[in-house]
Amino acid sequence: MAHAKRPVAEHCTKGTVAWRRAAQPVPAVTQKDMVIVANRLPVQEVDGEWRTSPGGLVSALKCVLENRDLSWIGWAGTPGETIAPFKHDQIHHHPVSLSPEEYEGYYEGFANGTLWPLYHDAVRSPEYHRSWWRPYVEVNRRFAQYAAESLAPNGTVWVHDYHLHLVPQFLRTMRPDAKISFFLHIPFPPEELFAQLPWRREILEGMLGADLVAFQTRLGAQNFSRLCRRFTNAVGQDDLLKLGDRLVKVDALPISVDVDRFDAVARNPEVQLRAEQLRRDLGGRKIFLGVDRLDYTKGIDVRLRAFETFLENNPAAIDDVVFVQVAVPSRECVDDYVRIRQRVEQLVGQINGAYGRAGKTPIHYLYRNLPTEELVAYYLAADVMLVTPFRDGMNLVAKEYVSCRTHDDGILILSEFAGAAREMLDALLVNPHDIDGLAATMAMALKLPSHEVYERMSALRTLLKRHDVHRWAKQCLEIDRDCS
Ligand code: ADQ
Repeated sequence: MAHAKRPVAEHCTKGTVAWRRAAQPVPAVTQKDMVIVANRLPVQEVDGEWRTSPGGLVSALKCVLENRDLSWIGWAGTPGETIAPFKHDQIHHHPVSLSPEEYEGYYEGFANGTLWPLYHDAVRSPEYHRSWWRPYVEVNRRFAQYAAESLAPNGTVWVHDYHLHLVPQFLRTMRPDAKISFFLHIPFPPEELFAQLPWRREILEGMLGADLVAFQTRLGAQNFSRLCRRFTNAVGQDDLLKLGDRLVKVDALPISVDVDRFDAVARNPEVQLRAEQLRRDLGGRKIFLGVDRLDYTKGIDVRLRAFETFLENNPAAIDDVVFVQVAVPSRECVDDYVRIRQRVEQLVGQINGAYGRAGKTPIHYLYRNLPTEELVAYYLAADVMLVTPFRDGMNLVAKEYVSCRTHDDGILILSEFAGAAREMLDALLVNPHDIDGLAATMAMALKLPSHEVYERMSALRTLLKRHDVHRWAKQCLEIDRDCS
């Protein structure tokens, strides 16, 4: 059905009119052996057609989902809209409706105003509002209800992320036969931070409804188990908790990327030609690259200041080096996100104004989504990839860059505070808060002997080939009913 155009980026309620489509007759729900529950559906509507969404969870799961008969429960992206279930790309999609008030309380409020900053080391102050908590509970109950209706007897439900902490417990009550796996994509904070949360016990009990609760890092898993022993009736070890007569497995299962897919795109001659063209367009200079969702946790502003310091220390480098920052629009109506965008754009202007010369712009800044081929062309063109979040659950960009470096060249500078740093020890690890240290590492990266560049990158590629997204998904779905 054709209808009005909508932006590809996340929908906002502020400044736009949320339009309501008449509810369509809901076809009988076909029950599936596997149901995925995530905040967003893996598709978005562009010019009246459903298209697979770019980015994070969807790109990670794409290869895992192919050829599987499953249902996906998620929100379609516009508050106040009701959409009937539909099939796209072999997946049965069950859109969950959110009213504008629920969108503000559950999504903008509790998920992104409370949990997101709290779980990212409180780099912005988390806010605690009862008026956000209530819709969070109600929306979680609704997601669980949809999952309960869509699941075949003894089927598996895979619940994703911090928006849906309470779904496993609701679902356990509605469907005791369900096998439930929960995966948290973002960091799980230490006791002293999580203990601030007024609803800490409820969140932990919600997750404990799963058979398997998995985190990006061992530290996240340990934090969770310790908190459960402190604030709930669960007892046991860091990797296996007992709650009443049920056992809950707790594990660290770092997410990865589809290494073969990125490798194949990187070997595509057209993509390689595009990478060469980008290098020419950028004056044949050495390329530093940053690719991030425009989020205040990603450290883009401090990274730019480190580049400024690098130029201050190496004024002649303007002839030899260029910085490309690609930023995907994100949560564009939330104040903190408006501010970080302004800050980044102001810094780009300031540094280009101070250090640029005719034909030599130090920073090229792109604020948009790129198709995979174009993104890979940038990965191929870049000599040095900078991934410097203040805190990140994993960071797929680091793994995508490595997957694309088919000649075992290129240097990854990686924040110690990204989950990826726990595995990718052959990257140049940095403290993203240390501007001078980061600037010095940028200078060092350009001087690294080629044999060391090769050794580091080939070690990273060997690691990734062993730990790709297929292995991650398989582990997330290995639920041993005998132990629960
Ligand atoms: P994010 O923080 O959203 O997700 P991240 O790991 O940083 O995800 O990956 C971002 C994704 O967006 C990558 O797949 C990248 O290719 C894509 N992307 C970035 N810029 C783009 C652009 N301009 N155009 C198109 N695509 C672009 C959360 C957690 C992470 C965790 C992931 C997965 O915060 O820590 O790694 O989930 O678990």
